[in-house]
Amino acid sequence: MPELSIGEYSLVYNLFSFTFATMFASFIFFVLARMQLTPRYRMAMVMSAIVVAVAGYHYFRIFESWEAAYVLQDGVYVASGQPFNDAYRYVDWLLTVPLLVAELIAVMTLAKGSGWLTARLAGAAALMVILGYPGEIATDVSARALWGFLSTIPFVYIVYTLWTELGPAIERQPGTVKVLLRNTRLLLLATWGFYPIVYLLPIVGVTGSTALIAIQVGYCIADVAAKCGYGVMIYAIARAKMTANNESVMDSADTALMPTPA
Ligand SMILES: *C/C=C(C)/C=C/C=C(C)/C=C/C1=C(C)CCCC1(C)C
Repeated sequence: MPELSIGEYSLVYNLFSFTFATMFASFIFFVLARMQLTPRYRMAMVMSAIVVAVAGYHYFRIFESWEAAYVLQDGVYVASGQPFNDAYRYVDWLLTVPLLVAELIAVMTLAKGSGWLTARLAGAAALMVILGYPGEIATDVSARALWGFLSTIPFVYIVYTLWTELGPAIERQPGTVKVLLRNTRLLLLATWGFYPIVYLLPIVGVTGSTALIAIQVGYCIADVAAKCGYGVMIYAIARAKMTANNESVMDSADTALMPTPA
């Protein structure tokens, strides 16, 4: 673990705290937002809630590990000897990344064939994470590059499938829903694309404290956008679909409270 200034250490410390709080707040939002949706869209919100709950737990553990890995000595943070456990991220991704693609398909409520599509995309997402891990822990740059390359194959497959197979189904959706779905797909590409870039840093020679800080800051920002921001977009899509289809969540209890027309 490289030596860090107080500012560098605190930046990461505060960002872990912020990310944890955002995951926690998003969990509450998704649980409550679920009730504003008709039953067929609720599964997508349940998945969003699970994603941020799993990520929130892992951020809590990463945060603890960060605190334990450093001690303040003469105005600088030095390694305490306890390792900083970053493997939590990969366990987190293994669980959350397949769910994120499944969410997008669930909210589209496709008539048929969505099970197989979900299985292929979720499988590819899991494979991508599994193949990336050996490179993440490898000490030499060439092993990192090789596993990174292998992991990129399922990544490209996911992007390709989202544009070719899901594309026509998106184009068939009503106006606002279509625009929201296109934007959500772009958000997915932009945020997911961030992870391999962060992964590349040591390969292109960024090392020491700069690499450590950049990787942690990069992953935190990407996680908030890819999990919380993305989940809110999924909610917006469900609401737009309800409006387009004239669906409402009003149940019999609400109807009973409505004034009877004279
Ligand atoms: C919430 C967490 C998310 C959305 C994580 C996404 C992670 C990736 C898209 C990771 C991709 C990688 C590659 C495409 C190659 C290098 C290794 C990875 C695992 C960083």
